[in-house]
Amino acid sequence: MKYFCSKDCPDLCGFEFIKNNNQVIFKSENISYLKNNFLCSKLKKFYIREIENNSESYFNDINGNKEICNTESVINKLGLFLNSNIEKKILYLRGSGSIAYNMGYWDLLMSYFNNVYFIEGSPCDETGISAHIEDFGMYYNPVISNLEEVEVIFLFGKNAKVTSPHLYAYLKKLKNRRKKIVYIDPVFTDSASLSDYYVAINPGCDNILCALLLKKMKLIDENIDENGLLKLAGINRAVIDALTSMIKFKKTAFITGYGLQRYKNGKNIVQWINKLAYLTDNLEYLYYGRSSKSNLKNLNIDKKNLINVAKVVGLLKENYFDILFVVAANPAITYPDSSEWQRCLKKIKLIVVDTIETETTKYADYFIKVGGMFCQEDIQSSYFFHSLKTRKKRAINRFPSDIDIVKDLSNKLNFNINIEDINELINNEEPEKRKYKGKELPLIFPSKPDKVYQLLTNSHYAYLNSQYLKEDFEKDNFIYVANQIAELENIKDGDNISLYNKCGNISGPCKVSKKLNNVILIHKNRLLNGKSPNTLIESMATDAYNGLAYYDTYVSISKLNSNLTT
Ligand SMILES: Nc1nc2c(c(=O)[nH]1)N[C@H]1C(S)=C(S)[C@@H](COP(=O)(O)OP(=O)(O)OC[C@H]3O[C@@H](n4cnc5c(=O)[nH]c(N)nc54)[C@H](O)[C@@H]3O)O[C@H]1N2
Ligand SMILES: Nc1nc2c(c(=O)[nH]1)N[C@H]1C(S)=C(S)[C@@H](COP(=O)(O)OP(=O)(O)OC[C@H]3O[C@@H](n4cnc5c(=O)[nH]c(N)nc54)[C@H](O)[C@@H]3O)O[C@H]1N2
Ligand code: SF4
Ligand SMILES: [Mo]
Repeated sequence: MKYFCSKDCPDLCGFEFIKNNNQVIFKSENISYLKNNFLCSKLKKFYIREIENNSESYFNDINGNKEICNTESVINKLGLFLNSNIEKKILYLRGSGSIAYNMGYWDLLMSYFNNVYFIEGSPCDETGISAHIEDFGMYYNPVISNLEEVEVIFLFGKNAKVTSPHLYAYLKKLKNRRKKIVYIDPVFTDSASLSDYYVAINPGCDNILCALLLKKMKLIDENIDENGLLKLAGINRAVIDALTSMIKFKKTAFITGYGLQRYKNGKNIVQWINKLAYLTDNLEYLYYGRSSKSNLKNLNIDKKNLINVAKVVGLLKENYFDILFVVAANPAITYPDSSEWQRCLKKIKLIVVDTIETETTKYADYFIKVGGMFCQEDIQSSYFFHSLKTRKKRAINRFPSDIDIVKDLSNKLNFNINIEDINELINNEEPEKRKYKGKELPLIFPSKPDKVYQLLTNSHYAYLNSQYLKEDFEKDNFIYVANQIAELENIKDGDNISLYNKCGNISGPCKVSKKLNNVILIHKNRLLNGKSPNTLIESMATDAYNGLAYYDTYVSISKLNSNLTT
């Protein structure tokens, strides 16, 4: 039986699996552009989380006592509850748990409620998508094998080794064929060691780098204060000279990561990368992303009452909604202002559909345990590699799939939702090539205040967003501090430190790192002394309005008394 991994990961691995007694073996599907097939270690963890965990559905009775029972009984209770609250204000939030096509039927189901509120934008890659739509009228990636044609590959904050291991393996193969790799990132990440040239840029400054490169190549004639810009971006003239000599007259690929768009000037940054690719005649080698529903029929959902993603938590705080309906998301950890989120989750009527109990389901009045991606027939298109994958249905545990629940609730609410056959969804139209529509583009600077330190919250290889196993908690659970900052603050490896700002505080052991360019790093979506780093992050929109500026976060440091063992 064929399956694919439908997590929010660009690799979209296809696999088969064999269950032998108590052992599960996963076998990777052939990957055409790589010599060796492999699967990342996360897949097995997803299996353990979704299939082998002991979570059971439950609802809270009228006295607020948790009553654990089978999913069917909880759905019956939920059906009664929703029927008698059908006109109430429902906020609906769907996350990245699985982003395969059929999960969209949740959106369809919710659109039948009169007073439902959908969320406009997302915590993920919306800012960069907006930049591409503004510049090209479309959101599209050329085929990955175009990389074979270039001489140089620029990775703008794309830590492929961690977030797209099959792209990394491909880059390694290309490097062996003498392609030059330039890696630009405020952090010397696991991917940086693959590069021939590393640029330790200041956060939020890739647009400045692009403008300086274009100016040097005489492709723009704006008057810019070059010295001022070099200082702001934290780079010197030699970097500009070296990079221009690498790009000039050579086919160059530009691969844009998602980290650099999580800023208040994130859309502007992506637009300058687009402009660099356009003016150097490299549009066929410009990569950002592509919809996971590409080549699939649109479900045409009427997403009514849109609420901006950055404003959601503020409205929850004001008790604007009566009910919160969460599907495949864990906002108690993954959304900014997580302490406020937790207070709001506690007080609102909360329905959560998930594969496992989480920091969010803890507050649920109705928790529906589903079988997850191993149990649901589905289809999805890769947003980096162009494959379209389908999975056959075979429920491998006793829990229903999301689609089973959608059908069940639809019947109970008389919504009559029709789930289409997967084979009817595919449309194989190839999109037209990009045409640059960019007009005047200002240069928007980052907004770092003085005397505070910037906090980045990057991905970690061992887990995806908040989908980890307990043992991953122990891995790299430090507050990483750049050595420049450690010197200024007189802190050493193993010191117990606290980071704080107006949103809150978080504490943990410090690790001083030479790999960070004047920033602090905590890996994203995990807990440090029981708190998510998102406690420190304000819910702020980017310049695209529909994305979140997670990395425009500034903190102060205080040293706590006890010195932990290293
Ligand atoms: N500080 C900081 N915060 C960030 C980021 C950052 O860089 N820095 N990154 C952001 C990004 S890019 C994203 S995409 C968001 C992600 O944030 P979320 O959307 O919350 O995503 P996840 O934590 O991946 O998964 C949410 C839940 O889905 C459940 N789940 C898994 N599979 C299924 C399924 O098949 N069905 C159902 N019903 N549930 C399932 C999982 O168990 C998990 O509890 O986090 C964002 N948060
Ligand atoms: N293992 C693993 N894989 C994942 C995920 C995961 O949580 N774990 N999450 C998945 C999801 S939902 C997403 S959206 C993607 C995210 O994919 P990526 O965008 O590749 O990952 P991030 O870790 O968010 O950020 C990438 C890099 O951007 C750098 N960066 C930050 N600010 C700047 C800047 O101003 N300029 C430059 N040049 N670089 C900067 C960071 O230091 C980091 O190394 O990965 C997906 N894959
Ligand atoms: S998380 Fe990414 S690399 Fe790992 S199995 Fe899933 S699609 Fe493949
Ligand atoms: Mo994401």
